[in-house]
Amino acid sequence: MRKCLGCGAVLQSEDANKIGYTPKSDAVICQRCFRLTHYNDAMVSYRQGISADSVLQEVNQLDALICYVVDLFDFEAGLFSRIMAHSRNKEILLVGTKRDLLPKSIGYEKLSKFIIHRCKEEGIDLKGVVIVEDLVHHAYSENNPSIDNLLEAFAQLRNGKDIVMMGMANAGKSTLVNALLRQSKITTSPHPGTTLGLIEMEYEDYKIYDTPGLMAKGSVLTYCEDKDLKKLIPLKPIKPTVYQLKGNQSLSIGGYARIDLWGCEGVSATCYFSNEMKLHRGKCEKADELWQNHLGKELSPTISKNISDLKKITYQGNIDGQDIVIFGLGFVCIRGKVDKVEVVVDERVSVTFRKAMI
Ligand SMILES: Nc1nc2c(ncn2[C@@H]2O[C@H](COP(=O)(O)OP(=O)(O)OP(=O)(O)O)[C@@H](O)[C@H]2O)c(=O)[nH]1
Ligand SMILES: [Mg+2]
Repeated sequence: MRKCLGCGAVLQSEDANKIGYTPKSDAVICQRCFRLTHYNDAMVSYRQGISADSVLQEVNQLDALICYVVDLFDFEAGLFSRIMAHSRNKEILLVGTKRDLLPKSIGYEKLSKFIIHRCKEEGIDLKGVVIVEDLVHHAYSENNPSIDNLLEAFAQLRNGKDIVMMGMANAGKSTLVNALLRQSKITTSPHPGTTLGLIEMEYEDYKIYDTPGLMAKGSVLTYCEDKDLKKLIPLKPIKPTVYQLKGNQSLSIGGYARIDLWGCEGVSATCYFSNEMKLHRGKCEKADELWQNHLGKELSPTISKNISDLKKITYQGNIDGQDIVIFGLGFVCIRGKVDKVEVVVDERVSVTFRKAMI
């Protein structure tokens, strides 16, 4: 049984439509990895195809410290995953990635405090937290001391065990393993579901395993069309959009979500979404009608076919200094007084309110 060095799928030459296919008998990577690396063409999407159970079962058999990789921009979707539930009572080192997408003004200390606090709130006990700096432009340790910090954390925490990278699809696990090993053998791509099997790598006297990422049930990324992934997943630092709001104001994020803020007094709403995402501001009173008439047209992209696919979440607590987080999409930080917040999203998508990250 030979495995593809790029994605970990078992290589086969029988079925071109199944994972691990290569027409060549001596190939070391599958056709999909070849195409992803050379043409950024994912051919087929495996977003829905990876069984969480089989990944977790395989990881269970390893004697390894779990290095839980979370995309800092999509932190909540990463946190509320089945892996986290599975990993309770296990030793976890949390690694925050894609730091460069967030504003530079939020320092290391503040970010790590935020992570520890948020995990504590969810009953997740961490052995440590490491935030890695931009791995796309600074993949090697001369330019990226955070890679050395992570290796140091491994040395302190692993107690003779191996290391296994786990996390949601697209969190940046494979990019991280490549950076740690100063190589680019493992296939990485902006398509969630790139790694398809367990990949074992030797590092000094221990092993580092890469695993297929899982899809968050409540995330827009799980349900969106492939062509819209480019708009949804930020690749460049996010330029926040700030709105000063008075009265009843509604913000639409493409056709994915709508946030109605009723009774705003001196409110600023700072929106952190991919720079490609179209934001629309209007009046709450007209928002339902706008969505009835324009969902899927001016209000796009979307994952909802009809208005009846949407749910409305109401929040009447104190929203001052809180983020409204929409899984897989981004978040809005509210400062000021708002009487009532209503969030309209597809019924499959999760929304959470948290103390502001930034
Ligand atoms: N901006 C930015 N992008 C990153 C960083 N690290 C990884 N990425 C990008 O995130 C995307 C996903 O990276 P991968 O390493 O393939 O993610 P993964 O967790 O292995 O994904 P799966 O194999 O699908 O589970 C790629 O487009 C990477 O270039 C980072 O530090 N900053
Ligand atoms: Mg991967």
